[in-house]
Amino acid sequence: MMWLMPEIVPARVSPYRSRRSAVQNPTIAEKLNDVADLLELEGANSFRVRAYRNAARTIESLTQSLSDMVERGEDLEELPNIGKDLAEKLTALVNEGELKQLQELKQRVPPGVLDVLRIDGLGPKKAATLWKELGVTDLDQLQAAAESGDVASLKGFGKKTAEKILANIDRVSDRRFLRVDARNMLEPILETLRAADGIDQVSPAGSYRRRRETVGDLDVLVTAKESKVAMDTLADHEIVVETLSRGDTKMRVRLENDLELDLRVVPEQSYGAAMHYFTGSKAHNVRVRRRGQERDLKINEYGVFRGDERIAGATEEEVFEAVDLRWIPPELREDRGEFEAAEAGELPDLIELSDIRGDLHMHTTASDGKNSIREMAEAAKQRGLDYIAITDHSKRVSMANGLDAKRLRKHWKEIDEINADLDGIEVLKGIECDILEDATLDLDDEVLSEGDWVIAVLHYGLKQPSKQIMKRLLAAIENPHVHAIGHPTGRILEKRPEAEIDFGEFFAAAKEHGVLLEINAGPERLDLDDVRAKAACEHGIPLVINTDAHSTRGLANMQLGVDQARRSWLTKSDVANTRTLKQFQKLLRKS
Ligand code: DGT
Ligand code: CA
Ligand code: CA
Repeated sequence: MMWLMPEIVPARVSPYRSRRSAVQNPTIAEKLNDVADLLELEGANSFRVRAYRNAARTIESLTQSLSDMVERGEDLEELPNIGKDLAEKLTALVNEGELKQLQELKQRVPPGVLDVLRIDGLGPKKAATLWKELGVTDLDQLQAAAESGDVASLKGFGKKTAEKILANIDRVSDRRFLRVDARNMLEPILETLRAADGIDQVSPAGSYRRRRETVGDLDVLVTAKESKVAMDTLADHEIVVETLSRGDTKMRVRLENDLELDLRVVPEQSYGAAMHYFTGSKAHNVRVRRRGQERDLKINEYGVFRGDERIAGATEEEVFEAVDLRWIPPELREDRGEFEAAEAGELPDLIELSDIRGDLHMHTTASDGKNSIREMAEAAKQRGLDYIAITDHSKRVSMANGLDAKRLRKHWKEIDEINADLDGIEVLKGIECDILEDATLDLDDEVLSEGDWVIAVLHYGLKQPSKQIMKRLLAAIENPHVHAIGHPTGRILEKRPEAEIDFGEFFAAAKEHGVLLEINAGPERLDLDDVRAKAACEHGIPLVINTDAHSTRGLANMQLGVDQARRSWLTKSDVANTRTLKQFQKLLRKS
């Protein structure tokens, strides 16, 4: 019996890796499942369909990377559920990145049908019926058919099913996108809009401007002499695949990655009011409007009005001033105390990327990173950092070639040598040490005591009962050699829930033992989240923002960590790695 796929993904966290690196097991399994779904939809015989599903399950539970196996020339037919035919297809998939059969199937089936079959309660058989009987080939048509009663009257469906479908369609449209994916789509669009003749001001609004870790959709505001110019410019952009709606001042489009974007063209004198309104959050806006009412003012996206007279609206500052507030940074606009802080003159001076001097979590080729110690150090220096810590995986993470004590000592010796040879950057000897399921650490105290910097993390057994999770975290915190807890909850955004942490207990212990807590800037982690990082800070615990880079390019993720820190109300002095190396080391517990 094979063990379950460990819930580990650190190697995949950086978006910059995915394009170049090998196809990962979950992706392979997903493609196999897609083939099974589409075959079933076409009415293929159930034996064939099952063969693909079984193979997908094999890959999902594989403890090593299938791509690596292919690279090493291992015989895939040794694996359960993989015969000659599948072994060949998988080898081609690893080598070419695509499964030919899947591409062919996709050509025969309208793309929206895959969305339909993914709706909870449907699946391939029902999706096929909906397609053949009612001509339903996408979610909009499904919704219409469910609302009209057509679905309920289909054999094997009924009223309950139709209702469930409607509820679940809503859930699908609740899909959220990683900030990094939103940014990669939005930046080229902003650039094009800014460069276009006839467009004046351009700014993102909505959750993206508030720097939320995920966004539901993008919101962009522009001022322009003619709204047509702005809308045509957007419609023509190569990243835009479809115009969903277009009116006089508002347009909604769908982008390459299915993210949708609202563009609003607003008059110059309303720009600030519109920026404020469409930046949100809704909860924040409600409070601002109420403050307006208390002052006999009406506030909307067009301006601030006393009776019919517009008294403000061209800038956000004016809008805030009208309700006796100073300008509040977008990151804080969640009605989480920003009004009280503004009234008391206590809005935080939020940390900025340029405040960061060190990056204390990154990988090299010693475990699952792409670059050498020297390359990481040089790249960090290029980014203006003064110090870094190299923190490769410990041995438990065998998938990532984690280090045992012997290899770690050799690795650290190498770091010492390279450090001695480098100017302008200091390289600390670190380790990302797993906290095992039984609450012991993956490496013993003796070797840990020889390093400069130990981050303890949970990678496995994240679904353990809260009591055991806490036992593990507290044991790590109490270990005198541990300096920080990395990505504390272990969550993967939109994919994997958090481990169940009792944060009260966790923060109290970290504070008592002088252990720092990480904001991991990996785009899929951003862990601690904004609320917890703020709470940690309020407990007097220094935070450390780290990229967890697995390549030199991954060092760029620091911005995402700083974004999260800003949403957490953190100032420069709340974050340990804004200090000089000497001051930083003074913060660390003595072991
Ligand atoms: P998202 O897209 O789910 O990540 O979150 P937002 O905040 O970007 O929400 P979105 O795109 O629905 O709307 C953008 C902003 O527009 C929102 O933050 C506040 C404002 N807004 C939209 N609809 C309403 C509304 O019904 N009432 C109020 N007060 N504000 C709204
Ligand atoms: Ca939005
Ligand atoms: Ca929107």
